[in-house]
Amino acid sequence: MLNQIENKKVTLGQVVYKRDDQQGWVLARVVGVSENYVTLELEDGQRIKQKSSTLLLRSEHSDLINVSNLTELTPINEATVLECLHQRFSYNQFYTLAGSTVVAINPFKDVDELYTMHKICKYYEHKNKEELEPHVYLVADKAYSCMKRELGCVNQSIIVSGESGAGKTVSAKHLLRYLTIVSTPEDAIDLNNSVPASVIERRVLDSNPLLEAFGNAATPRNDNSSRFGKFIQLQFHRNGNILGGIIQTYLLEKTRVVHQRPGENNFHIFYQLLALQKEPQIPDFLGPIKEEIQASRLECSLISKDENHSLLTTLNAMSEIGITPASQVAVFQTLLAILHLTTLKFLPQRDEESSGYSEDQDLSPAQLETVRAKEESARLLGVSPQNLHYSLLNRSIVSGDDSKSSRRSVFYKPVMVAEAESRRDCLAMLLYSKLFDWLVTFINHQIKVEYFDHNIGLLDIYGFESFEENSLEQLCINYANERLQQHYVMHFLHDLQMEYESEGIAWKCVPYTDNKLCVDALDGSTGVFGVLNEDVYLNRRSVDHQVCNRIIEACSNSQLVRKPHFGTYGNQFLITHFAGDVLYTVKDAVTKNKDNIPPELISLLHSSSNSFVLQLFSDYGSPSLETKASRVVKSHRKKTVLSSFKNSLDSLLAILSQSDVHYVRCIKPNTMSRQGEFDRAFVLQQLQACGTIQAVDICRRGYPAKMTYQDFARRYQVFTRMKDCLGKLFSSQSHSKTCRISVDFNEKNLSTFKGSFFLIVEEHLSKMQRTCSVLKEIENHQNLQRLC
Ligand code: AOV
Ligand code: MG
Repeated sequence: MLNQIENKKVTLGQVVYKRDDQQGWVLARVVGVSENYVTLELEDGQRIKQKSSTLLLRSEHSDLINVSNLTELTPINEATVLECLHQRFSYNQFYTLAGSTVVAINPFKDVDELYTMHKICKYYEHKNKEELEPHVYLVADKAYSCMKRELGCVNQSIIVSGESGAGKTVSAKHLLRYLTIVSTPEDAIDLNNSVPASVIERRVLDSNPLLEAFGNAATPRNDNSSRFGKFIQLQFHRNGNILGGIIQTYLLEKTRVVHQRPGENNFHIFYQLLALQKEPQIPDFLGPIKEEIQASRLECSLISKDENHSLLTTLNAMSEIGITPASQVAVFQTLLAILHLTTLKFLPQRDEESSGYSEDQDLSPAQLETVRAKEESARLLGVSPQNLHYSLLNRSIVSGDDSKSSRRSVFYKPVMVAEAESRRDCLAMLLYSKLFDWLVTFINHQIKVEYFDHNIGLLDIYGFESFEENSLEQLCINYANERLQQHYVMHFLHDLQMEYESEGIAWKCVPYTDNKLCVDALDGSTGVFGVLNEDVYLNRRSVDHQVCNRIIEACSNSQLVRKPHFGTYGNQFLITHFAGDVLYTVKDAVTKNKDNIPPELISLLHSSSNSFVLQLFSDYGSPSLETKASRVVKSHRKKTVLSSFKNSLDSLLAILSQSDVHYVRCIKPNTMSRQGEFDRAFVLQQLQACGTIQAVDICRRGYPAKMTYQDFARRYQVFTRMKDCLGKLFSSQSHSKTCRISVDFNEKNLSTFKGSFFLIVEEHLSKMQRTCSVLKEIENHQNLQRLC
């Protein structure tokens, strides 16, 4: 732990921090010091003995509220960082810098004054950004200015991370707004109107409410929880003007369409659809849909919520982004069809001879109980009700040898209730995920450009989750968070320190927790994913506890995946993630991972007379009926949900590693999403998990600015003597790829500054001291031109 106190350093009367389960760290006074122990007096007068190595030093600052960058803390340790964030939170200071990373604590209340157009202009125009209060805009501004100056990798990425409900999506929205507004050509910025003038920008911004309507839902952690990952790359011209953007989404949690845990909701758009019937302000072309909903006597269990406001926002965004009235009608028709589908109920067929249900109902073929809903959904999807009926209740079986197709014969076998239900769910999920894909493709078509010079990527994914029951969805979500944390660890905590060492800079390594072991236990060939994939590849029908045992066995070398100690049914396993323990159940995990789509359902949709439905499935080739043998061969080639998800994250991380990455760390101040409440232990747990304290320490000891010699030369060629200096640098430091710059804080006097600067350039590797970014200071200084 950073800054542990040694016994000999403790003095009587000293006030120190002591670990506390509820408060994280609390202050205590040293009232006795012995060889091995220190006696402490707590606030309530209680006295306890502790080893001094468990204690931490308190901050030397009397006004922590004004410490806007955690690197300024003395000393830096868990307790001082926690105390500083707490005090700032109490005074409505929700943003604090941790080096160049912004720590954003969710205010859980409206703080509109923080995000006015005036604020955007202030952060954009201010010459010396270090003088400004920490803000998420600082991160956006840094990414934008690095890109514009064509420094480093030129392309930039901003990763917004934090657990579910921590404020990632809201932060990402502010980042997006800032970036689109400042990259509007000068004459288009209007201080009185927060809507940027250019159409492309409006579309980029409108993509947000639209994707949220279709991809977000209320969970116990967050009323507007993102159920998909989103990476938007804004495309820019070399001069900094925005040209467009392209959105990549990751694994929509489509199971939510057919199943919501108690207390959870379906995607927002379904409630908005139901709100259509009550909303008087909808455009005329949606009138028939409104009547349709009223007339359809939908029997779905969704409790209608007051969604009128968000419905109008969605409709407005749809129109602004260019979705035609006909397509909007088609979208709502498809949603209504999905809702009808989800209401379909099945029963075991009655046994004709005994004129009752067969003895073992589970083995009886299924029959449809709800006819009206079937007809409604068939009509809305443009398929025949008989065809829909038959596809849900029958499975095709092909007999004979694959290679001798003339001998093959196809027959249909009625399915049981459970299979009919899973076919119904599969159809509903398929339609919804295809609709979501269509929407993303449409948005991209409207916003992306072919030719651009640079981009800034903004990543907002679903945050770490742990519910009472966690399934494949949580496994994917938490895995994505592990990968991002791994990126942070490697990039920030590991690579940076290694680089200092390799460049021969005196450096004492800061210890950090690496989550690589957990990533390996998850996606390694013999890890959790390996076992779940194997069942799909081998087309194995294992019972849950067998899969569970195989997972625990496969990960037996890892302490991180294990059998839980308490109340399980043999189908649960526990994973210690960087952000905490999560208990997973393997129930349905293999089925979900397989994501098998019966070929009859694809044939059904291909038979649709509805052009929109056909368009949704245009990329699906006609399904070929499979024999048992071909199914096994195919399943080997088949991509599972987990393998596809891993691949898409691999690609994402490849993009990130080719850009300069900036971070926003969102922190949830309490588990109940209450304003004004700062749960110290809960916040501390998040700070510990993501390695914030180590990162602050590294930033403090490290160097603030870094660039290649080439960039450096290009940038500072205005200094006439620079060439000579750089020449020396190139020759003397050719082994070192980068040039690190720092300057003594005392060198602020500009008349001596120019001279000192050259001196620093010449001697920079031997005589470096910490600083705020001197490069910016030089550039931003109004007297620069005069000096040069
Ligand atoms: P998340 O994106 O991190 O969770 P959100 O960004 O959706 O979390 O934030 C959750 C809620 O916190 C929002 O709906 C707001 O009510 C509130 N909130 C967050 N940031 C702010 C802010 N800057 N100002 C005011 N209120 C805020 V998840 O998508 O569940 O991982 O999956
Ligand atoms: Mg979110």
